[in-house]
Amino acid sequence: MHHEGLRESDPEVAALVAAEERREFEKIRMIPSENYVSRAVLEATGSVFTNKYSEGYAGKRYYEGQQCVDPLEEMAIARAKSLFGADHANVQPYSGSPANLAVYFALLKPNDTVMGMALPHGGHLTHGWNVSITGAFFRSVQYGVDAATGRIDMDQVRTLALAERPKLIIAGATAYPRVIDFEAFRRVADEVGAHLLVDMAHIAGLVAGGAHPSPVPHAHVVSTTTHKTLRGPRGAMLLCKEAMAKAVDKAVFPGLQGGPHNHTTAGIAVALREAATPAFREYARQVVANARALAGHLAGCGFKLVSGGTDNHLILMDVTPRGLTGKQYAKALDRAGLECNYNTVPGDPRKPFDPSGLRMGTPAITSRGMKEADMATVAAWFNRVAETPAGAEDRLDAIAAEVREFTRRFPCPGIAVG
Ligand code: DSN
Repeated sequence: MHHEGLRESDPEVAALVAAEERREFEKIRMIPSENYVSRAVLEATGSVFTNKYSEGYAGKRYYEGQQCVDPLEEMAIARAKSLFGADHANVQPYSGSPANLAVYFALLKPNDTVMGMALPHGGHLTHGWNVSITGAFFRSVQYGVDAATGRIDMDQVRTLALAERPKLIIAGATAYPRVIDFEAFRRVADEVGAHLLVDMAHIAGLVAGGAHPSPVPHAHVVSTTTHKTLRGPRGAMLLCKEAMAKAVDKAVFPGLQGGPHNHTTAGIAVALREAATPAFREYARQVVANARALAGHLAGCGFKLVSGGTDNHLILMDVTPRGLTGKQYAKALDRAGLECNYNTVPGDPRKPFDPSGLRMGTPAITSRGMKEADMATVAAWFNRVAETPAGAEDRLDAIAAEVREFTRRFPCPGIAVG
C-alpha cells in the first residue's frame, strides 16, 4: 500500500509499517497461525467502518446510522453460513479467545466441568488450561495425545469423559498436525450428555477449501478465528445450530462484548467471498501438499517430527535430538530469515518458555505461490541452521541473504514491495 496520508501525518508509524512490509516480504514466514491477506481484505479492514459504533445486531442496534453496517454484517453472516454450511453465524467476536469464552458463557455455569486438549499437547489456553479464565472459573479436565503415536486416542478421550462427565467437550488444537475425528468427538459428547465445541481456528481455511473434514455437521458450536488459514483480518466467528443461536448471540453481546469492530466485519466479509472461490480450494489443497512435502524433506534431514508427519498445514518437531532447544533454534532461524515459533512437544520435560519443539506451517508461503519443489530448498535451510554452531551469526546472515534472494521470486498478497 502507499500510505501517503500516514507518511505525511505520522512518519514514525509510517516507517514501521514500511519496515514490516519489507520484513514480511523478505522472510520465509512459517508461523502456522499467520498468513498474508489480500489487498482487498486490507482495504476493507482499513476502511471508515472503524468510525462506527453498532452495539446490538442488525435491525436491533443501540445507535442510529446503521444504514451501511446492517447490510455489511448481514452479508458477512450469509457468506459464513453458505461457506461452512452452518445454520447460524455470529461474526462479532473480537478474536478467538473471546469467541471461546462466549461459548462457555452461553452453555455453562461457573465451576461446570469442561474437557479440552491440554496446552502442552497442542490445545489452546482457552480449552481449559489452568492459567486461563477457562481453567480458573471452570473445573477443567484435560486430554492429551498418545505418547507413542503423538495422536489423539479417542478411547482415552471417551474413558476420561465417562469418568469426569464434562458439560462441554472441546475439540481443536493449535499444534496438532493430524486430522481430528469430529464425528468421534460428537459420539463421546452424546454418550456423556455434553455439548461439543470445535475450535477450528487453525484449519478453518482448509475446511472452507475442502482440505480437511468439516466439524460443522458434528459440533453444537464451532469457533474460529478469521486470520489464519482462512486468510481474513484478525477476528473471529461462531457457527452453530439454530437451536443455540439465541444463546450464542446473547453471550457475545451483551454478555461479553460491546460494539462490534465493523471494519473487521468488512474484512471478514471480503475474506469469506475469496474463500468461496475455486482458487481458494486450490490454495487449501496446496497448503497441505506443501506441508506434507516439507515434512518429508525435514524427516529426511534427520528431524524428529511429532506423530511422524502431517495431514494439515503444520509440522511440530522435537529439536532436542539435534542438540538444540526450541527457543535457541527459533531465534537462529529468525536471524536466517525463516520465521517459526518455539513450542512445547507432547510430554515436554522442558518449560514452555524454552521448550523442546519448533512449530512451523505452510499457509503464508503457499499464499506467496510456493510449491512442493520449493519445500526441498526450505528444508535444506532448516538443516543448515540446525548445523550452524552457536555464535556463528555470520553464517546465519549468509543464509538470510540467500533467503532474501529466493523470496524475491514470490510476491506477497497485499504488499507492494519489490
Ligand atoms: N495464538 C494462536 C497460534 O499461534 O496458534 C492460537 O490462537
